[in-house]
Amino acid sequence: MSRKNQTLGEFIIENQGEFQYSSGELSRLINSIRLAAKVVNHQVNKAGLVDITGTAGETNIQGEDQQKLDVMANETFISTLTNRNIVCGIASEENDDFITIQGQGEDHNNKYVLLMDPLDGSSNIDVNVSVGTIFSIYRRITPAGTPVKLEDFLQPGREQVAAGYIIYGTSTMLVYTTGHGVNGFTLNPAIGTFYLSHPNMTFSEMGPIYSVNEGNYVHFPEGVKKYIKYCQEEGEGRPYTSRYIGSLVSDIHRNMIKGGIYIYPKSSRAQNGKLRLLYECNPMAFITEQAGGKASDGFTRILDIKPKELHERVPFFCGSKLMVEKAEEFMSNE
Ligand code: P6P
Repeated sequence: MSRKNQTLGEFIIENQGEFQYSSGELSRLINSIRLAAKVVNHQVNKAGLVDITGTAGETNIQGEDQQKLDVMANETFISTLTNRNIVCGIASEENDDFITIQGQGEDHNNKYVLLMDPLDGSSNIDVNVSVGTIFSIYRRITPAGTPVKLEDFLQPGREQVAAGYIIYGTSTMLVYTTGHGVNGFTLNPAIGTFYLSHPNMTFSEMGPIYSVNEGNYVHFPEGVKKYIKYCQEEGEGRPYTSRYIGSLVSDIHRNMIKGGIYIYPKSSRAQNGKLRLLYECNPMAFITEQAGGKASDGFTRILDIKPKELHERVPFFCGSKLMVEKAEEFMSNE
Protein backbone atom coordinates (compact mmCIF):
# COMPACT_ATOMS: atom_id res chain seq x y z
CA MET A 1 0.00 0.00 0.00
CA SER A 2 1.43 3.40 -0.90
CA ARG A 3 0.37 7.00 -0.59
CA LYS A 4 1.78 9.81 -2.75
CA ASN A 5 4.31 11.91 -0.80
CA GLN A 6 4.70 9.27 1.88
CA THR A 7 8.28 9.38 3.19
CA LEU A 8 10.59 6.47 2.48
CA GLY A 9 10.74 5.72 6.19
CA GLU A 10 6.93 5.53 6.48
CA PHE A 11 6.75 3.40 3.33
CA ILE A 12 9.32 0.91 4.64
CA ILE A 13 7.47 0.52 7.96
CA GLU A 14 4.03 0.23 6.34
CA ASN A 15 5.21 -2.40 3.83
CA GLN A 16 7.65 -4.32 6.01
CA GLY A 17 5.17 -7.13 6.52
CA GLU A 18 5.17 -7.84 2.77
CA PHE A 19 8.67 -9.22 2.99
CA GLN A 20 8.87 -12.77 4.23
CA TYR A 21 11.58 -13.60 6.77
CA SER A 22 11.69 -9.91 7.60
CA SER A 23 12.65 -9.30 11.19
CA GLY A 24 13.33 -5.69 10.30
CA GLU A 25 16.85 -6.30 9.00
CA LEU A 26 15.92 -5.69 5.37
CA SER A 27 14.21 -2.48 6.39
CA ARG A 28 17.32 -1.42 8.27
CA LEU A 29 19.37 -2.34 5.19
CA ILE A 30 17.26 -0.13 2.91
CA ASN A 31 17.50 2.62 5.53
CA SER A 32 21.30 2.40 5.54
CA ILE A 33 21.31 2.66 1.75
CA ARG A 34 19.14 5.75 2.10
CA LEU A 35 21.73 7.35 4.40
CA ALA A 36 24.68 6.51 2.13
CA ALA A 37 22.74 7.81 -0.88
CA LYS A 38 22.34 11.21 0.78
CA VAL A 39 26.06 11.41 1.54
CA VAL A 40 27.05 10.43 -2.02
CA ASN A 41 24.44 12.80 -3.45
CA HIS A 42 26.00 15.69 -1.53
CA GLN A 43 29.45 14.86 -2.91
CA VAL A 44 28.25 14.30 -6.50
CA ASN A 45 26.33 17.58 -6.52
CA LYS A 46 29.37 19.62 -5.54
CA ALA A 47 31.84 17.63 -7.64
CA GLY A 48 32.51 20.53 -9.96
CA LEU A 49 33.42 22.82 -7.08
CA VAL A 50 36.05 20.81 -5.30
CA ASP A 51 38.83 18.64 -6.56
CA ILE A 52 36.99 15.32 -6.38
CA THR A 53 36.29 14.90 -10.04
CA GLY A 54 38.91 13.47 -12.29
CA THR A 55 40.69 10.21 -11.60
CA ALA A 56 42.01 8.97 -8.29
CA GLY A 57 45.20 7.89 -10.01
CA GLU A 58 44.33 4.19 -9.69
CA THR A 59 42.45 1.72 -11.88
CA ASN A 60 39.81 -0.82 -10.77
CA ILE A 61 39.51 -4.47 -11.81
CA GLN A 62 37.77 -3.29 -14.93
CA GLY A 63 40.98 -1.50 -15.91
CA GLU A 64 39.00 1.75 -15.76
CA ASP A 65 40.47 4.90 -14.20
CA GLN A 66 38.97 5.11 -10.71
CA GLN A 67 37.28 8.48 -10.51
CA LYS A 68 37.73 10.05 -7.06
CA LEU A 69 33.93 10.00 -6.66
CA ASP A 70 33.92 6.26 -7.48
CA VAL A 71 36.29 5.70 -4.58
CA MET A 72 34.34 8.03 -2.27
CA ALA A 73 31.00 6.40 -3.13
CA ASN A 74 32.42 2.91 -2.65
CA GLU A 75 33.88 3.79 0.74
CA THR A 76 30.68 5.56 1.83
CA PHE A 77 28.43 2.59 1.08
CA ILE A 78 30.85 0.07 2.59
CA SER A 79 31.29 2.03 5.83
CA THR A 80 27.57 2.80 6.22
CA LEU A 81 26.58 -0.83 5.68
CA THR A 82 29.32 -2.08 8.00
CA ASN A 83 28.39 0.35 10.78
CA ARG A 84 24.73 -0.65 10.56
CA ASN A 85 25.78 -4.28 11.17
CA ILE A 86 23.29 -5.79 8.71
CA VAL A 87 25.30 -7.53 5.98
CA CYS A 88 27.81 -10.36 6.28
CA GLY A 89 29.52 -9.52 2.99
CA ILE A 90 29.79 -6.92 0.22
CA ALA A 91 30.89 -7.22 -3.42
CA SER A 92 31.61 -4.09 -5.41
CA GLU A 93 32.64 -3.19 -8.93
CA GLU A 94 35.46 -1.23 -7.31
CA ASN A 95 36.88 -4.21 -5.37
CA ASP A 96 38.65 -7.15 -6.96
CA ASP A 97 37.34 -9.57 -4.29
CA PHE A 98 34.32 -9.58 -1.96
CA ILE A 99 34.58 -8.04 1.52
CA THR A 100 33.81 -10.15 4.61
CA ILE A 101 31.91 -8.23 7.31
CA GLN A 102 32.42 -9.89 10.70
CA GLY A 103 29.64 -7.88 12.33
CA GLN A 104 29.20 -6.78 15.95
CA GLY A 105 28.12 -9.27 18.63
CA GLU A 106 28.12 -12.85 17.38
CA ASP A 107 30.53 -13.11 14.45
CA HIS A 108 29.26 -13.46 10.88
CA ASN A 109 25.67 -13.69 12.04
CA ASN A 110 24.12 -11.21 9.58
CA LYS A 111 21.76 -12.69 6.98
CA TYR A 112 22.33 -10.61 3.86
CA VAL A 113 24.97 -9.97 1.25
CA LEU A 114 24.98 -6.82 -0.89
CA LEU A 115 26.49 -6.36 -4.35
CA MET A 116 26.87 -2.93 -5.86
CA ASP A 117 28.17 -0.64 -8.52
CA PRO A 118 28.71 2.34 -6.23
CA LEU A 119 28.88 4.95 -8.97
CA ASP A 120 27.87 3.65 -12.39
CA GLY A 121 28.62 5.88 -15.36
CA SER A 122 31.18 7.84 -13.36
CA SER A 123 33.06 8.80 -16.53
CA ASN A 124 30.12 11.16 -17.11
CA ILE A 125 30.74 13.13 -13.93
CA ASP A 126 33.22 15.54 -15.50
CA VAL A 127 30.62 16.48 -18.11
CA ASN A 128 27.80 16.84 -15.58
CA VAL A 129 25.72 13.91 -16.84
CA SER A 130 23.57 11.89 -14.44
CA VAL A 131 25.23 8.94 -12.72
CA GLY A 132 23.87 6.25 -10.42
CA THR A 133 24.41 3.68 -7.70
CA ILE A 134 23.09 0.15 -8.34
CA PHE A 135 22.58 -2.43 -5.55
CA SER A 136 21.48 -6.05 -5.29
CA ILE A 137 20.66 -7.95 -2.08
CA TYR A 138 20.53 -11.70 -1.37
CA ARG A 139 20.13 -13.82 1.75
CA ARG A 140 23.35 -15.71 2.40
CA ILE A 141 23.21 -19.44 1.59
CA THR A 142 26.20 -20.57 3.68
CA PRO A 143 25.67 -21.23 7.43
CA ALA A 144 25.22 -18.24 9.74
CA GLY A 145 28.12 -17.79 12.13
CA THR A 146 30.67 -18.69 9.45
CA PRO A 147 32.54 -16.23 7.20
CA VAL A 148 30.69 -15.43 3.98
CA LYS A 149 31.84 -17.35 0.92
CA LEU A 150 31.99 -16.65 -2.84
CA GLU A 151 28.92 -18.89 -3.39
CA ASP A 152 26.84 -16.44 -1.36
CA PHE A 153 27.49 -13.88 -4.12
CA LEU A 154 27.19 -16.21 -7.12
CA GLN A 155 23.45 -16.86 -6.77
CA PRO A 156 21.17 -16.56 -9.83
CA GLY A 157 19.44 -13.17 -10.02
CA ARG A 158 16.04 -14.76 -9.36
CA GLU A 159 17.18 -15.28 -5.75
CA GLN A 160 17.50 -11.54 -5.08
CA VAL A 161 15.41 -10.34 -2.12
CA ALA A 162 15.78 -6.67 -3.05
CA ALA A 163 17.40 -4.48 -5.70
CA GLY A 164 17.46 -0.83 -6.55
CA TYR A 165 19.30 2.18 -7.81
CA ILE A 166 19.91 5.78 -6.87
CA ILE A 167 19.99 8.22 -9.80
CA TYR A 168 21.88 11.46 -9.14
CA GLY A 169 20.23 13.57 -11.82
CA THR A 170 18.24 16.80 -12.04
CA SER A 171 16.77 15.38 -8.87
CA THR A 172 18.04 12.48 -6.80
CA MET A 173 15.82 9.42 -6.70
CA LEU A 174 15.94 6.08 -4.93
CA VAL A 175 14.08 3.38 -6.89
CA TYR A 176 13.82 -0.13 -5.45
CA THR A 177 11.90 -3.38 -5.24
CA THR A 178 11.61 -6.15 -2.65
CA GLY A 179 9.62 -8.28 -5.08
CA HIS A 180 6.34 -6.42 -4.65
CA GLY A 181 6.51 -3.90 -7.49
CA VAL A 182 8.80 -0.92 -7.99
CA ASN A 183 8.55 2.41 -6.19
CA GLY A 184 10.49 5.65 -6.71
CA PHE A 185 11.36 8.15 -4.01
CA THR A 186 12.62 11.66 -4.72
CA LEU A 187 14.98 13.43 -2.31
CA ASN A 188 14.01 16.83 -0.97
CA PRO A 189 17.56 18.11 -0.47
CA ALA A 190 16.37 20.99 1.72
CA ILE A 191 15.34 18.59 4.48
CA GLY A 192 17.18 15.42 3.44
CA THR A 193 14.00 13.34 3.15
CA PHE A 194 13.00 10.96 0.35
CA TYR A 195 9.30 11.19 -0.62
CA LEU A 196 7.30 8.63 -2.63
CA SER A 197 7.01 10.44 -5.97
CA HIS A 198 6.66 7.47 -8.38
CA PRO A 199 4.46 4.76 -6.82
CA ASN A 200 4.17 1.43 -8.67
CA MET A 201 6.53 2.22 -11.57
CA THR A 202 5.81 0.11 -14.67
CA PHE A 203 7.27 -0.47 -18.13
CA SER A 204 4.70 -0.07 -20.92
CA GLU A 205 4.67 -3.16 -23.18
CA MET A 206 5.85 -1.04 -26.11
CA GLY A 207 7.63 2.31 -26.21
CA PRO A 208 9.04 4.96 -28.53
CA ILE A 209 12.73 4.68 -27.55
CA TYR A 210 15.65 2.40 -28.38
CA SER A 211 18.95 2.87 -26.53
CA VAL A 212 22.20 1.40 -27.87
CA ASN A 213 25.66 2.78 -28.61
CA GLU A 214 25.42 2.83 -32.41
CA GLY A 215 29.08 3.79 -32.59
CA ASN A 216 29.72 0.06 -32.20
CA TYR A 217 27.26 -0.86 -34.99
CA VAL A 218 29.79 -2.47 -37.33
CA HIS A 219 30.93 -4.76 -34.49
CA PHE A 220 27.44 -5.95 -33.50
CA PRO A 221 25.97 -9.41 -34.24
CA GLU A 222 23.75 -9.49 -37.35
CA GLY A 223 20.62 -9.89 -35.23
CA VAL A 224 21.33 -6.62 -33.40
CA LYS A 225 22.13 -4.81 -36.66
CA LYS A 226 18.82 -5.99 -38.15
CA TYR A 227 16.88 -5.01 -35.01
CA ILE A 228 18.39 -1.49 -35.13
CA LYS A 229 17.33 -1.15 -38.77
CA TYR A 230 13.85 -2.41 -37.78
CA CYS A 231 13.69 0.38 -35.14
CA GLN A 232 14.57 2.95 -37.81
CA GLU A 233 12.11 1.79 -40.51
CA GLU A 234 8.53 3.06 -40.98
CA GLY A 235 6.04 0.80 -39.24
CA GLU A 236 3.66 0.51 -36.27
CA GLY A 237 4.96 3.12 -33.83
CA ARG A 238 8.24 3.30 -35.79
CA PRO A 239 10.72 4.78 -36.44
CA TYR A 240 11.56 4.82 -32.72
CA THR A 241 13.55 7.66 -31.20
CA SER A 242 17.21 6.90 -30.39
CA ARG A 243 18.20 8.01 -26.90
CA TYR A 244 21.51 6.93 -25.32
CA ILE A 245 23.07 8.74 -22.35
CA GLY A 246 25.87 6.26 -21.73
CA SER A 247 24.80 5.93 -18.09
CA LEU A 248 22.95 2.65 -17.50
CA VAL A 249 20.83 3.89 -14.60
CA SER A 250 19.75 7.01 -16.51
CA ASP A 251 18.97 5.14 -19.74
CA ILE A 252 16.88 2.48 -18.03
CA HIS A 253 15.17 4.94 -15.66
CA ARG A 254 14.09 7.06 -18.64
CA ASN A 255 12.91 4.01 -20.59
CA MET A 256 10.90 2.73 -17.60
CA ILE A 257 9.07 6.05 -17.44
CA LYS A 258 8.61 6.59 -21.20
CA GLY A 259 8.79 3.05 -22.58
CA GLY A 260 11.71 1.66 -24.52
CA ILE A 261 14.51 -0.87 -24.86
CA TYR A 262 18.15 -0.67 -23.75
CA ILE A 263 20.69 -2.93 -25.45
CA TYR A 264 24.33 -3.50 -24.65
CA PRO A 265 25.10 -6.54 -26.86
CA LYS A 266 28.22 -8.58 -27.33
CA SER A 267 30.39 -7.44 -30.21
CA SER A 268 33.51 -8.47 -32.09
CA ARG A 269 35.35 -6.26 -29.59
CA ALA A 270 33.61 -7.53 -26.43
CA GLN A 271 32.58 -11.18 -26.60
CA ASN A 272 30.22 -10.88 -23.58
CA GLY A 273 29.34 -7.22 -23.92
CA LYS A 274 30.43 -4.68 -21.29
CA LEU A 275 27.91 -4.77 -18.45
CA ARG A 276 28.47 -6.82 -15.31
CA LEU A 277 25.94 -9.56 -14.47
CA LEU A 278 26.04 -9.42 -10.67
CA TYR A 279 25.80 -5.71 -9.83
CA GLU A 280 24.46 -4.11 -13.00
CA CYS A 281 22.33 -6.54 -15.04
CA ASN A 282 20.78 -8.66 -12.26
CA PRO A 283 19.48 -5.74 -10.17
CA MET A 284 18.26 -3.82 -13.22
CA ALA A 285 16.63 -7.03 -14.52
CA PHE A 286 14.86 -7.67 -11.19
CA ILE A 287 13.53 -4.10 -11.19
CA THR A 288 12.55 -4.35 -14.87
CA GLU A 289 10.60 -7.60 -14.38
CA GLN A 290 8.91 -6.25 -11.26
CA ALA A 291 7.85 -3.28 -13.41
CA GLY A 292 6.36 -5.61 -16.05
CA GLY A 293 9.30 -5.46 -18.44
CA LYS A 294 11.74 -8.11 -19.64
CA ALA A 295 15.52 -8.62 -19.45
CA SER A 296 17.67 -11.20 -21.24
CA ASP A 297 21.07 -11.69 -22.82
CA GLY A 298 19.27 -11.89 -26.16
CA PHE A 299 18.35 -15.53 -25.58
CA THR A 300 18.20 -16.39 -21.85
CA ARG A 301 16.39 -14.60 -19.00
CA ILE A 302 19.05 -12.63 -17.09
CA LEU A 303 17.68 -13.73 -13.70
CA ASP A 304 18.13 -17.41 -14.64
CA ILE A 305 21.82 -17.14 -15.48
CA LYS A 306 24.05 -18.95 -12.96
CA PRO A 307 27.01 -16.66 -12.29
CA LYS A 308 30.49 -18.15 -12.50
CA GLU A 309 32.55 -15.24 -11.20
CA LEU A 310 32.07 -11.91 -9.45
CA HIS A 311 32.84 -9.61 -12.37
CA GLU A 312 31.52 -11.58 -15.32
CA ARG A 313 29.96 -9.69 -18.20
CA VAL A 314 26.77 -10.53 -20.12
CA PRO A 315 25.02 -9.06 -23.16
CA PHE A 316 22.00 -7.08 -21.95
CA PHE A 317 18.58 -6.52 -23.58
CA CYS A 318 16.26 -4.78 -21.14
CA GLY A 319 12.98 -2.87 -21.15
CA SER A 320 9.47 -2.93 -22.61
CA LYS A 321 8.42 -6.56 -22.92
CA LEU A 322 7.28 -6.62 -26.56
CA MET A 323 10.37 -4.67 -27.70
CA VAL A 324 12.75 -7.09 -25.96
CA GLU A 325 10.82 -10.04 -27.45
CA LYS A 326 11.12 -8.51 -30.95
CA ALA A 327 14.88 -8.05 -30.47
CA GLU A 328 15.16 -11.67 -29.24
CA GLU A 329 13.30 -12.74 -32.40
CA PHE A 330 15.97 -11.09 -34.54
CA MET A 331 18.70 -12.70 -32.43
CA SER A 332 17.18 -16.18 -32.72
CA ASN A 333 16.91 -15.82 -36.52
CA GLU A 334 20.69 -15.40 -36.83
P1 P6P B 1 29.67 2.69 -23.78
C1 P6P B 1 29.14 3.28 -17.90
O1 P6P B 1 30.55 3.13 -18.03
C2 P6P B 1 28.53 1.95 -18.30
O2 P6P B 1 28.98 0.94 -17.48
C3 P6P B 1 27.01 2.05 -18.25
O3 P6P B 1 26.57 2.91 -17.25
C4 P6P B 1 26.67 2.56 -19.62
O4 P6P B 1 25.37 2.19 -20.05
C5 P6P B 1 27.74 1.91 -20.50
O5 P6P B 1 28.87 1.66 -19.65
C6 P6P B 1 28.17 2.81 -21.64
O6 P6P B 1 29.17 2.11 -22.36
O7 P6P B 1 30.60 1.62 -24.30
O8 P6P B 1 28.45 2.85 -24.65
O9 P6P B 1 30.34 4.00 -23.47
